[in-house]
Formats: sequence, C-alpha cells, structure tokens
Amino acid sequence: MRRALDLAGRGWGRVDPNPLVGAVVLAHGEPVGEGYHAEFGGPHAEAVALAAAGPRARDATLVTTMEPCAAVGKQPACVAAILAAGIRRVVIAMPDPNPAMAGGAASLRAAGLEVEVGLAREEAERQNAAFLHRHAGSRRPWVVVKLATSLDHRIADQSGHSRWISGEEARDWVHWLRAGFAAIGVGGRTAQVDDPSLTVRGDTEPRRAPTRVVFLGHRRLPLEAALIRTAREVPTILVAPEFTPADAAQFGDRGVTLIPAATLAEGLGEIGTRGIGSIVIEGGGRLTGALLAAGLVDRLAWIVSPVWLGEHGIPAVRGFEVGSLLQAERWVVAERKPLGQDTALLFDRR
Ligand code: AOF
Ligand code: ZN
Repeated sequence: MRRALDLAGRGWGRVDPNPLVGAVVLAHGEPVGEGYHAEFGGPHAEAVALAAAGPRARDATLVTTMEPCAAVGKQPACVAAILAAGIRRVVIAMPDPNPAMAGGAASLRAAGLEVEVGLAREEAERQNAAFLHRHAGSRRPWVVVKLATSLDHRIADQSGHSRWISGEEARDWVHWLRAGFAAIGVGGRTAQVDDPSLTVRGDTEPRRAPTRVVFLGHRRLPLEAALIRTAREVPTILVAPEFTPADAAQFGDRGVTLIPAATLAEGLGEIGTRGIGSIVIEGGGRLTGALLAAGLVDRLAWIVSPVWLGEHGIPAVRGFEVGSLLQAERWVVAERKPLGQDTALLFDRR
C-alpha cells in the first residue's frame, strides 16, 4: 500500500479534479504489476496495474489506494477489469466518495472476492483531501493556506522584504504544490506590494495553469500589475465587495473576471460555483487571519525557515483572535517534510 500511495502521488498536477490513485498487483507476495492514474480522463490506476501484470494477475492480490470504480465513466469500470483478470483478493485504502462510481467493494465481494477496506485509509484520505471535499457537498473549494515564515512566524522584515526567507528547495516545493491546485490566491496587499505572477514554474507541469485569484478587499490593483497584464494568458479573478462600472470596463477589457462578494465565504462560494475545486492561498497575514477567523481553512502548508525576523517583522497571521486555550482549536499534523534547511509542515483542520 505504501508503494501504491507513492505511485498515486505521481499524478499530482495532472489528474485534478479526479483523484490520485495508485495500484499494485501482488502474486505470492511479489509485485508483478503496478500503475497509477497519470492523466485526467486517462486509464485508471487499477487498469494500468492489471495490464502490466497480464496473466500473472490470475489468483493474485490487487492493492489499490481507492475503491475500484463500479461504473463506466470516461474509462471502463475497474470492477469489470478485476473480475476479468481473475484477481482473488483486493486490498483498498479508502472508499470512493464519488456516488456515481462507488459500490465497487460490494460488487467484488458479491462476486466472491476477498475484499479488505481501510489499510492506510487516513494517509489515502489526506492525499485525496481535495477529492473528498469535492464530494462532501460544499460549494466552496478545498482551501489550503501556504505560509513561508521565519522561526518567529514573520512573513517579511519590517520594510516588507520577503525574498527570500525560504531556500531554493522550499521554493521548488511551492511550485510543485501549486501545480496540483485549480487556483492560487493572494490578498490585495500582497498582490499590490509583491506584484507576484502566481504561475507554476517547476518541474511538474500542471495539466491546466491554475487560475489566479486576488481577494482585494477594499484595495485596488493597478492595471500595470503583473497579474492584470498577463490575464489573457492565465485566467485571473478579482474578488472584492464591490466594483464600479469603470472597473468592469477596464479589467474586463484585459480579460480579468470580477466577482463581487461581501464576504470571503461568499467569494469562495462563487469561485467554487465556477468550477474551481481547490485553491492554495499564499497570504498575506490579514487574508490568512480572516480565513482562519471564518473557519475557511482546510489545510495549512507551512514552510518554516531557520531565521529570525524580530518583533517588527510582518506577522503571518493578523486579526485572528482566540479567547483562551480552552477554546483553542487543535489541528492534526498531516505531514512533516524536510526541504533543505527548511521544513514543510502540513496541518489539517479536524
Ligand atoms: C480516476 N482514476 O485511477 C480511479 C478513479 O471519468 P472516469 O471514468 O475517469 O472516472 C472517474 C471516477 O472514477 C473518479 O471520480 C473516481 O470516482 C473513480 N476512480 N478515477 O480518475 C483512477 N481509480
Ligand atoms: Zn476505475
């Protein structure tokens, strides 16, 4: 299952909004075929692994990170392929939350196979948190906040400089991270001060460039901002409580989509409705604080670097109050990952 989970991870950036899935065929305890879902709409992990195993799949065990699909979609049903291959036992990490495809485990059992569900389930569910969120009925996308901070949780020095707090490995990792999201977001101040391009510039080429979203609040973005100038190449959305007819004309001309929304929850709901199922939001501090205060953060991807920026540095989280330790929300560690001198820590809201 560990191998299957690693294989599944290779689909990152290529399969969204479908799940990351990996599979291994074991005959007499030895791997005889493996596969993963490599491309949206392409062959499913189980089908790839079974094809690789060929006749060695007869009486073998199939280990898969997600329940095999029971229905035909863009691809044939994996349950049929498993039965045709003569698999005897199927080990599954997590059930398929997609109601259109679920029921695979039950069908396989009904056909007389030995089926086990739940091995490394937590890990599989973490890997497919965006996919689970998508099928949990929320209008808004799955929200990850990414922060790169000093040891004292500052995102910039007192004059606003943040290039670079984290090292190259961490910055490469951020490009890999971005590749798996439907959108990348920032706050209005960050967009104004940093003038970021919010594109993916790493080894992992995303299937579609993530849409860029600026949560402007009451700030305005100059028409010369990098995000506005390149809006015809990479989809760009501005979210703000209101826009004037002049905004609509100027930004509209440049290919920017404007979404009026009174609150962050409403803004996220609107972008969710437009088909954006996941977003990584990269600060700044006020947006992060407001998202936390509104309970809109599902995962925190925090890169911490061994440097001190001191009390006048810009804090990573602003305007988020917690009454007392008794009321404090405790999150769950999802992953700890060394990145050169830096460390990435992933925390999930319970
Ligand atoms: C995948 N890859 O390896 C597995 C999936 O439209 P389709 O035919 O590609 O079906 C997509 C659904 O199939 C998906 O939402 C999930 O429920 C199920 N399993 N999907 O894209 C895979 N095993
Ligand atoms: Zn399938």
